[in-house]
Amino acid sequence: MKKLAFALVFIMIFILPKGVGAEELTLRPNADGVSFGWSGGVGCTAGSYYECVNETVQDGDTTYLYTTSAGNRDYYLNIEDSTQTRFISNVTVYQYLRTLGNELATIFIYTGATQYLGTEYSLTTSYVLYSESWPTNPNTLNNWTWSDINSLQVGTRSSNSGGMTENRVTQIWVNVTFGSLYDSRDPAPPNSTGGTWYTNEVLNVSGSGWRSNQVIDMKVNASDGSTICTQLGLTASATGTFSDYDTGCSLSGAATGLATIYVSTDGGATWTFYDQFDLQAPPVPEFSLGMGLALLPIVIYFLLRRSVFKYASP
Ligand SMILES: [Ca+2]
Ligand SMILES: [Ca+2]
Ligand SMILES: [Ca+2]
Repeated sequence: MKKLAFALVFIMIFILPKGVGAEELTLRPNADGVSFGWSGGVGCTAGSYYECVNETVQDGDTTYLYTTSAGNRDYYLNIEDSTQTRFISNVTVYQYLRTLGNELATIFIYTGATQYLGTEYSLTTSYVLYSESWPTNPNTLNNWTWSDINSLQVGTRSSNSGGMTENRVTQIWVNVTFGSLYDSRDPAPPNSTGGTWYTNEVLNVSGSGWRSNQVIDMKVNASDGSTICTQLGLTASATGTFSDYDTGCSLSGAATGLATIYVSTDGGATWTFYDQFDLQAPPVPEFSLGMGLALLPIVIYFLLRRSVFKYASP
């Protein structure tokens, strides 16, 4: 029992978190953007101002950007590109900001050559983490594409008034949340070629990073390229997950080998690769199980006969 408890704890600590949070990509500033209305703190260089806000753990006033100008002042930074292809359900910009007085600041994004402002925050004199989310692209009014993300710029608007004291930013990053979908036996979610299924089964999938109750379509192709099934209308939970979800996709009659799961979020116009799994013939052929059951009465008969003779002997 102790061993079982230990194994369960091990699974919870080391295996389950792999699938959780893996659907979020962190992108940091990697170049200065279209304009720069702030100044660099000590050690920050014009043309490479992004280097003072791209650390992985915020370093306070060791490296920062600032402005003491009155009125609205903006700076823009590019962020890293990515090679992701999956459905983007949210984009969140994070910034550690502080003021030396009692000033205001607003996180913004720049996409389609247009600036989109978030909430205006009243800063405090200590660095505080602020964030702003855009679930869809405010410029196209459609879902985000990875091309949009690659060309995205982020920044801060400082709105200094009255005393014209100083606003500072020390760290910026962007989290892109994207959907995952994989066979629910995948040993290394959200995507590995592992996960063994048999041709006498119906495929179950798991995943996360989708919008609440989002409806998606799924297609499964066999190793020979033929389509095993196209299942429409898979519906994510209220928290945007699929948990050992019965897709209704029967694997019966499909070619064995590496099968591939594709997802469409545009009604089947485009299909995107999401996961693979190993499709095998059933481990115990059904005919031997049947034969075993048929032989059972004969075996019982001989066992009984043996014991009858044993006790009948003087
Ligand atoms: Ca970029
Ligand atoms: Ca910094
Ligand atoms: Ca898999």
